[in-house]
Amino acid sequence: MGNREFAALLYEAADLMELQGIDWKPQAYRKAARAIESLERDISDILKQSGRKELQEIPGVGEGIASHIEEFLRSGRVKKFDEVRKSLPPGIGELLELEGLGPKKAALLLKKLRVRGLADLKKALGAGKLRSLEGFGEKSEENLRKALELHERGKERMLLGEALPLAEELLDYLRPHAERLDYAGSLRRMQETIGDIDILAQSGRPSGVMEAFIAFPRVERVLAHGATKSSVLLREGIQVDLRVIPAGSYGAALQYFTGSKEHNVALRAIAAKRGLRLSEYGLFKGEKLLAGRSEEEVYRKLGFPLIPAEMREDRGELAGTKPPELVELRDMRGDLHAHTTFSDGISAVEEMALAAKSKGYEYLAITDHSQAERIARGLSEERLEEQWKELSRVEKRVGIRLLRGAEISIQNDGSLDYPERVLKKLEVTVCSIHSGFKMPKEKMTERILAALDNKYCDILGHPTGRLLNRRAPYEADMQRVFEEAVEERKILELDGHPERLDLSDAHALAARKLGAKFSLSTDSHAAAHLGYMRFAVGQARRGWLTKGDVVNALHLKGLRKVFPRMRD
Ligand code: DGT
Ligand code: CA
Ligand code: CA
Ligand code: ZN
Repeated sequence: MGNREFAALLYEAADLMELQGIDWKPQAYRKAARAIESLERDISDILKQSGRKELQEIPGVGEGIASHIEEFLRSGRVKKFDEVRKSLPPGIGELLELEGLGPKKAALLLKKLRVRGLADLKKALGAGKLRSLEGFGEKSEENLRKALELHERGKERMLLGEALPLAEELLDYLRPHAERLDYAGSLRRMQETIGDIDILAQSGRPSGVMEAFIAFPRVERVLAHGATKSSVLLREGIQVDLRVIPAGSYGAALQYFTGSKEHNVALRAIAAKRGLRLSEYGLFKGEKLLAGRSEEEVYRKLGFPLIPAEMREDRGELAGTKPPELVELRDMRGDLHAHTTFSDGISAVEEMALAAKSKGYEYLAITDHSQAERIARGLSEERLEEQWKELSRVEKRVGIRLLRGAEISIQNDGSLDYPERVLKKLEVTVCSIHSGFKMPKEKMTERILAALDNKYCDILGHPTGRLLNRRAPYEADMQRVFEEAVEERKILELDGHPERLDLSDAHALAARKLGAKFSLSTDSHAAAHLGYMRFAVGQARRGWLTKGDVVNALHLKGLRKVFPRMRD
């Protein structure tokens, strides 16, 4: 425990120091933070088992940061960071969460307009004060206004990728106190963001579960503490509701609290038509209980198979036809989007290969950034060829097929960021937009269509460019993009990075209707990120994708038919 928390502290300290005008340190802090948050091992284990010297083996961690880690693990805080924080107005941290407002600009706002937090910023925006500042303008004023709106909406909902590990930790913690334990609600439906976490428990001693629950170490505040229902607010800023349910109605309660509300309303109407009544206590005919113990029983008595939680959105899953067999995590045979230390990843090729191998994958496409991405250390032709040598070496050593790939930036005119002589040697390409987001819709659509028409484009990477809670998708006619992809037999990516989930579930559903094929990927920048595949699969299931819709559910042999430049 502690990696995520400490990395968050480091990021925060880096921003605040940059705001104070301190130069090199923030970069070093961020580098260390990136390494720490994607470590496989807990920093507390490393310290306990191997000592401080071993901490300094983490990339970017020197003596200073190592001692901060020790202090943090001992006391839960770092005095030096506390001091930095105290030297600045308390609202500044929130300002920095806005997309497009870095520490340098925030420093300017503080100095010139005395903007000390979000409320001040809102006022300054309202009065049109920013446009006259150097380095700002009407355009950046407009962008900040949008970012502020997104932030205000986003604050209430947590990313699935953050909420799920928290819920799992809590469930592990509660397990000794309950016979049955499930998370329900939007989390079980794998919705991209989560309002609150709903947990159900069955227990012979409800008070024991409740006591344990409110004593969970991450609890910030107890909002309600009752005999069968309690609510807490976690330090991470999300509410958790826990309900204890008797065995006889556990299935009905799980069905009810999984939702969605829309699905429940529709299902209840179907029950009513048959003269039955469905509630969180069970399915009833008059006073007689027909089903309640298991969800399966509830659905069966209403004439349905067990409908996967991810489909319960009233999008046609209750129409009566047999639901599709949704793709599952264990169907996945490889990952087609991963970065390494050659560009902006933090794990070496071999670490990535080993991690993929341990997932039971047959293949992994190494897709580092193309040459134009200077900040992400995109690869020149020469570096790319060096990488291929490394891929051959590691491939043999680890015993997993490593595809020569690249994540190639789609330039403003729709062309790809490598010359043809390079493109034709790549076995698979993920083509993505990384700049020029603000084009008019028509132009952006043409740009993407042009990329799809390129015979060396295989996969359209994170197709809408959105960042959840932070950046809206770029304007583009996605329906046309999907049609073109189908026509040109190009693959659409469903990027499972928790901040992206791009395509969204709704887009996946729409594209599937047109007959599109998908790559479920992780966009890993560290070996541990390969685990994001479950989020890609979750969104895919919400988009009704089956194994047959997903190219990286194919074995190597089948994959060769999809990507014609793949070697044997
Ligand atoms: P969230 O928390 O906003 O991410 O979304 P949910 O779906 O987890 O919603 P939440 O926590 O308000 O309620 C959990 C489930 O309880 C919800 O998915 C369905 C059920 N539920 C809540 N309120 C109602 C309601 O008014 N009618 C019906 N039929 N079901 C409800
Ligand atoms: Ca909920
Ligand atoms: Ca709830
Ligand atoms: Zn990428």
